[in-house]
Amino acid sequence: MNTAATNKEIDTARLWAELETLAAFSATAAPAVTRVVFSRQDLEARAWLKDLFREAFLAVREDAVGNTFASWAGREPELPAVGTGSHIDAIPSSGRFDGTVGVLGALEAIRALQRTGYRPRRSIELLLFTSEEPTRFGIGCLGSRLLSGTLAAERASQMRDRAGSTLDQVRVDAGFAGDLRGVGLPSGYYSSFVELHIEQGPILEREEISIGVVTSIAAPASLMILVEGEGGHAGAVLMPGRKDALLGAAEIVMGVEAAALKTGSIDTVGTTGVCEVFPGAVNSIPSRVRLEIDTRDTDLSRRDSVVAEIRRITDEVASKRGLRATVELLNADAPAQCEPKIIAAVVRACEALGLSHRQMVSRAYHDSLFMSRVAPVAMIFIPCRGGVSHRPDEYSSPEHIANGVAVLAHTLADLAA
Ligand code: HGY
Ligand code: MN
Ligand code: MN
Repeated sequence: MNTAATNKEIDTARLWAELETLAAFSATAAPAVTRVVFSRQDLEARAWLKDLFREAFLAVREDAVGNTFASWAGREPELPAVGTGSHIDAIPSSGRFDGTVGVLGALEAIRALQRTGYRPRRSIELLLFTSEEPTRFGIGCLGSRLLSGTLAAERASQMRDRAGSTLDQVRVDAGFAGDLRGVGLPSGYYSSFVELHIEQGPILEREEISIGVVTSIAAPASLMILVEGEGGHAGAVLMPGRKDALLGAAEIVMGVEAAALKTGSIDTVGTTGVCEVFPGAVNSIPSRVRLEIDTRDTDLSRRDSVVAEIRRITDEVASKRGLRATVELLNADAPAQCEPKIIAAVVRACEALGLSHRQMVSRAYHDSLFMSRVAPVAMIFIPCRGGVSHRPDEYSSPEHIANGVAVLAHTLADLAA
């Protein structure tokens, strides 16, 4: 594969325009992007992308949960394919580059290779994963968990969204029928998997480095904590007699921060991203609070110690305040180690392109975390402005994106040889 030719063929203007078009499939006005899985905006975006995939002569298929595969047949299609891809769902009021760079960027990498007349030995398959974000069903990476057999189809099918609809109801309404038990990939389906993604952190920009070569992906866990008290009239119930669920929840929220800081490691994080107060009236003492908590670490035992500490704090606060509290562990995943031989392929691509690069950890999770259970993986990071992500001002420049696409194109060609 000819390095210079491929580079010349990357159509950055077209890719930028496509990222802009994709950003417009949103339930919120620009610059914010909201695209919840199986929403109207998600389905319209998927339809538009499938047309782009077909225009690039890719064979398109979808599985029972909506994972979408766009395949460029290799000279020896019977060999395990090289996979790439990412997600297009976007959490409420977020940005236009998280995930989408790994889908449209992978499409542009394939088109650039096609334009040079290159033909891969192994097929190259572009994946659009369903529901990487936890927004709707409370657990991230639903599509890649099912592909990798990390989540049982029976458990997934009964997961409910806030409206009480099950994943089965929602996916069938969205046009994805079929048996979830058929989503799992046969072993050895991919010879390797590489995902292009914005860093979602400040390191590459701060160190003025073009490419991040991911060596491991942090271990995420999320919990749902329900705190119940007695509620009552905000004026009539005197302070000593109260069992205010929100005060207990507030102590637990502060405890999440304390538990994360207690490990003493910079790699431990803890966040309470959701706090729902019932009944939510100014003159009614909160009787029930629902918290959703996200904690991660690159080290599994440290991450598990944070989960244990949050449970301990919850029990302590509940008994001190005479409240009832239940803790549900929604997911607690192991970290992923990227495959040295694929890391080496990414490094070779950076060097062939003369791009500065550094190895680093991914603190965000990605579908590659679960794809690593069924294939050797690596990830390619590009800088994002101020390290900002999951916000409307998330930004990566056309130049950074083009660099990422060039490294991806080279890496795919290298792995598909
Ligand atoms: O939360 C994450 O790490 C990913 O952006 N869903
Ligand atoms: Mn995200
Ligand atoms: Mn993402």
